[in-house]
Amino acid sequence: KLHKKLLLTGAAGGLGMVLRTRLKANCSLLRLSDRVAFGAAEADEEIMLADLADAAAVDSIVAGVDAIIHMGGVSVEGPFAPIMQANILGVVNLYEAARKHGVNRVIFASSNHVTGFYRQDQTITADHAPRPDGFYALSKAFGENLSRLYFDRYGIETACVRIGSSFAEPLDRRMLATWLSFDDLHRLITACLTTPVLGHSIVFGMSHNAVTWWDNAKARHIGYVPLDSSDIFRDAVYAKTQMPDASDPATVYQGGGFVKAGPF
Ligand code: 15L
Repeated sequence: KLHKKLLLTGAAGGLGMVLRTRLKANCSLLRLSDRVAFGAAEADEEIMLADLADAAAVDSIVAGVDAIIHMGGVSVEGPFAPIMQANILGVVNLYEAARKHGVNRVIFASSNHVTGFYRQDQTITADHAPRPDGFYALSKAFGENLSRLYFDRYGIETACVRIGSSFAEPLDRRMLATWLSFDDLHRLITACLTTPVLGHSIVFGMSHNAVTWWDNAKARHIGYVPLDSSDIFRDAVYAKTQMPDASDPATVYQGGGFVKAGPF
């Protein structure tokens, strides 16, 4: 196994639980963290709780790990104050701890909402400027920029994974474009952990979907090859959903419903 000890934040969240079982293949010991208690450690695991806004707590969970998979924080649009605590202050605390403890690789769960205000008839690359679709998206753009600073200044490598929609199955027509299977999510994170030179990279977290708005040509060095596709769900999703209203911003823009969430 390439890594001795990995830290997974947000371990009690939706994708944290998906990764908890899968990441054991990547390391000898998986350190799981979340804000509140979520049960007992199993074999080859340890659990350390931390509120991301608490710098001292974050420092202690980062100490002694080889790399970090940062899934923790607020994962949807909402009022700014909790997003600021967990996603903005939290990511500062995480990278300060990484710098102090010499952790030199981070997989940062960013979001497709960083570019949520591009239209669904546009194909974008990692070089397109951010167009965040809300406070949550802004916090993820902040994390991407912060990790860029920590790479330029301290050489800490980060993959900003702009996760699309990672659910067991695509839930609506939009997700036929944005879907990332759980196994592809793990493949992508494994590629980010194992590629020799990661640098500071932005990669769209998507499966091999026929309809897509994102081009991962700038992330070829990561070596991520998706093996799943939303296409097998297309007929079923069309059958159970209405024809979308083409004048609705949630239909026009890549961010879907997030582009009109709030104000809070
Ligand atoms: C996200 O960033 C959210 O965390 C997730 O709950 C999904 O809604 C996803 O985006 C999406 O765009 O489908």
